[in-house]
Amino acid sequence: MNERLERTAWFREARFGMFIHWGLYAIPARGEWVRSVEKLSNEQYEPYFREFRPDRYDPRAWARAAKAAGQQYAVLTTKHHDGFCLFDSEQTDYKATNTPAQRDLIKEYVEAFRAEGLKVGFYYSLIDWHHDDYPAYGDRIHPMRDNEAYKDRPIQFERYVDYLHAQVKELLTRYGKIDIMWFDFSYDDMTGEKWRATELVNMIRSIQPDIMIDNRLGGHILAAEPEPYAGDFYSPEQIVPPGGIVDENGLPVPWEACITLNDNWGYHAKDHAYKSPKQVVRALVECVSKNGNMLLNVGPNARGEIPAESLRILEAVGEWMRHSGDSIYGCGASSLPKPEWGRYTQNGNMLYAHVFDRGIGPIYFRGLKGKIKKARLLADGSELKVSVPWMAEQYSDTDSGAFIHLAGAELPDEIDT
Ligand code: FUL
Repeated sequence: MNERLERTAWFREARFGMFIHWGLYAIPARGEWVRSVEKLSNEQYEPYFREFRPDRYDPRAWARAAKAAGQQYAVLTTKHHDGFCLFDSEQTDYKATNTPAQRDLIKEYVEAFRAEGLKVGFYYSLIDWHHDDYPAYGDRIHPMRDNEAYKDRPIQFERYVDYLHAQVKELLTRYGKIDIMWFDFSYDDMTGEKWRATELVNMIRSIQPDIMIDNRLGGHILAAEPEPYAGDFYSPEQIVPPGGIVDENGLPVPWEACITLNDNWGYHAKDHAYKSPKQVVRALVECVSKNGNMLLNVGPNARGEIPAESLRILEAVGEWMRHSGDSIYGCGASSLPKPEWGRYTQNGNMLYAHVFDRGIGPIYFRGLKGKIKKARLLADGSELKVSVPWMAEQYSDTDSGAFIHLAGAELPDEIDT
């Protein structure tokens, strides 16, 4: 556990990252599962490989958008379930270098994000719908799951696992220091033993001792004797775990909620169900108030651009982060109970009160009578008046609270004061 806490120290400070789902599926623009959902054959999917021409791919622009949003790290799909590789792998021809893009897109990503001072992560799918030795017929999610032609196709699964190991080795030896390896995902009986996960993790750590690995290789971080491949952090998807995540001794375990901006990870031209900046900021606060991180997704389009709607949200979140980021970075849960009007985050003796509901009158802080030295509005540093209940009849004060006074009737910041 100590090693895990050391490895994840920067990550628990950073709190906020950018997830990027990008690949051939940006062309059909119906989400990254399109091959499976629509049961597309290799032949039906093939044109996207021949036509992948991201002429506006500028990872520096992505990195600047991430940084301006207040994000401190990023994770990009090096290969998603469709098997297409954005990097110049020697193990396959199914890679960006053989498309009209004609280059290693991962190399440019790593360089661009590093140049902006961001940490760099690789998403790598354990699942592969393109590899001939990956189980197809009868598999729960494979595009050819009920295609009779695949029924008696002989496969040598170990060849696929060798391929997977060799690709991970390429990813971790060619691009310098990588901060996160984000595997996705184990399911049914496709789990740790199948991926030879212990061997894989030993190889990874021999190359990059400090790298963080997620939990989707199939192990249990919380088990009394965790598998060697259990990983460094949990990766709850599309939810913020209600009670955070703690071990059997009640100690926090690192976790990161991955969350989409609309309802898809990969680019979807018709999905405009975007969350508001307010929802995003509050979700981030919710994560930090429970000792977690948030990995917020963007799905760049076929030309390589982050959709304008996503950029607008990131900008607004960044504006909030610029004045209130101190209540996120380096912060975690407070031991105080959740207040009625919002959330607490805390960094040492500094308590951050995220006020979501204005109510009438001053804001009541249960249990803090005599404990607040000073109160400041984080956004502009202006001093706020602190008082204690003055009418015992009305404020029975059995819980020894204090008041902090906000001017006016509205909240100074609609998103999160
Ligand atoms: C899931 C994948 O199947 C989705 O496509 C996405 O990558 C998400 C982060 O993980 O399990």
